[in-house]
Amino acid sequence: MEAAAVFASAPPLSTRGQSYSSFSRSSHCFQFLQLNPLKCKHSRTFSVHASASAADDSVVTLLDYGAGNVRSLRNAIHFLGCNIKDVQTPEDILNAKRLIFPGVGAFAPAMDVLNKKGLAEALCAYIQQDRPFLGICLGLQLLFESSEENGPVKGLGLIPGVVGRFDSSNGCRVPHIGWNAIKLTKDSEILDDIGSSHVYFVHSYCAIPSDDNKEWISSTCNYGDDFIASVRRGNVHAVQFHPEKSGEVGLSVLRRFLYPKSETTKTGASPRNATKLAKRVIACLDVRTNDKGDLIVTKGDQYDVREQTAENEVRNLGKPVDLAGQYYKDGADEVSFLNITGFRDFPLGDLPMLQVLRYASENCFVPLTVGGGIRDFTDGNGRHYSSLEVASEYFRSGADKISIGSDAVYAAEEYLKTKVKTGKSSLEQISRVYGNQAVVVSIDPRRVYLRDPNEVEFKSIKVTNPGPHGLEYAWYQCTVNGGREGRPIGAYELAKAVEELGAGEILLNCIDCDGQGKGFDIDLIKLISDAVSIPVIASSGAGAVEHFSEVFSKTNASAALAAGIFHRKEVPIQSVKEYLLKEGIEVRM
Ligand code: 1PR
Repeated sequence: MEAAAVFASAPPLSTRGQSYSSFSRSSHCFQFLQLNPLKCKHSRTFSVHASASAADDSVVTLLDYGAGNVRSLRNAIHFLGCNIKDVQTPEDILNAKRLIFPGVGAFAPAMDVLNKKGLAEALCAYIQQDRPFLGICLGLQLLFESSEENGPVKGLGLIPGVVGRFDSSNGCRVPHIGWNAIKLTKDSEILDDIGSSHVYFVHSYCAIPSDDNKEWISSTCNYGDDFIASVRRGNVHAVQFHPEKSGEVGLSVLRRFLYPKSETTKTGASPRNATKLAKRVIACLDVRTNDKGDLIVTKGDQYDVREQTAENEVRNLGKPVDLAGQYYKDGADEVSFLNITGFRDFPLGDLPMLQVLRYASENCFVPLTVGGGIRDFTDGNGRHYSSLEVASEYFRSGADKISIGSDAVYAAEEYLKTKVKTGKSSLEQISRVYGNQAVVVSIDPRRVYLRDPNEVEFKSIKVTNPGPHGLEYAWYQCTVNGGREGRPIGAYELAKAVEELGAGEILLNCIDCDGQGKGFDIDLIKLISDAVSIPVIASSGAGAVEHFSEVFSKTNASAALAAGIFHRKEVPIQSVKEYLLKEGIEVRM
């Protein structure tokens, strides 16, 4: 029997709290198999010699197999007062007192690394011993039998079921990115504070509830169909959402896992049925160096960030780390940093920007997106940096998603010309390694009015408000280098091309509306959000709470981003959300 050899070393669930080092293999083998008819695909026998009791309570063991960014989780663990011991060998898993497994990247490479390093067997043994475990995102999916992601690919096989891709044919945008409430189905202890709060998900694959795995399920979520939001069995927990990115409520999940015996009181919030994906409100920080050399948050007026004064200085709206922290506290669902001169400065040379990201990510427990200058680059010494290296440095410094502007335009132009995916564009390379949910394409289009829609080869539309001389049609021309150069490609063509190349989300700006406070360009946002099946973030022009409800009720935008209205403290983020809620639009409060 395949499972027997593995489980031979495992104590039964009823031995919880017992010292594992004193556990006798032979005496409990039969009893364990009877109590736990679970299967694990890995057959090597492990001798358990964990000295967990000697471990320091404030140390949590982290299984980071190096596939992506787990800095956010590290930050959250440190924020909660714990130290981290990284897993280097299978023994580190067996010796862990408390183990967190933040699965990152794709299923197949993750299983590959776990198998090659012998970590899969150790993980199975550890979980079978019912020792404190928290899997996150892919760390939940890997517990299942297999995944359809580039597969079928075998998983750890501890929970019955197959991980499949969300079905975008029913109108749901994939990846599932954003905040959802979950439906608790059994007492999970670590989820005790969640109640009706939303938590942050970002994934394209999920596990489906079934009769075979129902004993494991502690909560579900709905996105088109019901899927498993969390599992719990004894001391073994796993969540599909990201607690480290779910604000205060997410921190409470981690806190309850890290300090199970502490006097954490229940918030008393009553659970509710799973709801629709909330519309996100995003605060954006356009960052650059001013003429004195300080890194500041600025804000353009149709992308012109200089004051109309004799000095013509760069408009200064505050310090990036302070503002990011403030927006996190104010309830922003995400914070975006755009390094707006990144197209001309090499971002890896822009150490203050990386430093900003590092500091901001220590205290902001919602997703952070960073853009600007992501492209291949050769420095003065002839050293070549790939866009993947640039992005990796952003991820290492605390970004959860990166945003590509100019380079995505060139990649899309090339792709539309040749119809060949070379796999070499920044978009393709980064999404292959970090997953498409981590790659945003920022589009900077400018409205170009037309007399006749057939004047151009690009998608044009009849606009709601005619332009100069009553011109009724327009196309949206993409630009690069911060709006300085128009390119021969429309926003519609670009959006469709980058979706095919691997973008997971689109940040849709509009130069005409930027900084005007007169509302979003509804025509443009409707055009693009109807054209693609990935989430679209509406940007540029917010000046009042009504503009947010307008963009969500008239278009399929998943999120709305604003800058000036928040920087100038004209409208607090909470007022925007309260208004949306009053209008019947689901938001995270
Ligand atoms: O081309 O990959 O280096 O990326 C550069 C990035 O910097 C792009 O995402 C581009 O949008 C951004 N960028 C470049 N120049 C400017 C500029 O303003 N001069 N900012 C700039 C773009 C647009 C929005 C803005 C909204 C909301 N900022 O993000 O925050 O329009 O503003 P509002 O609410 O005040 O209207 P690459």
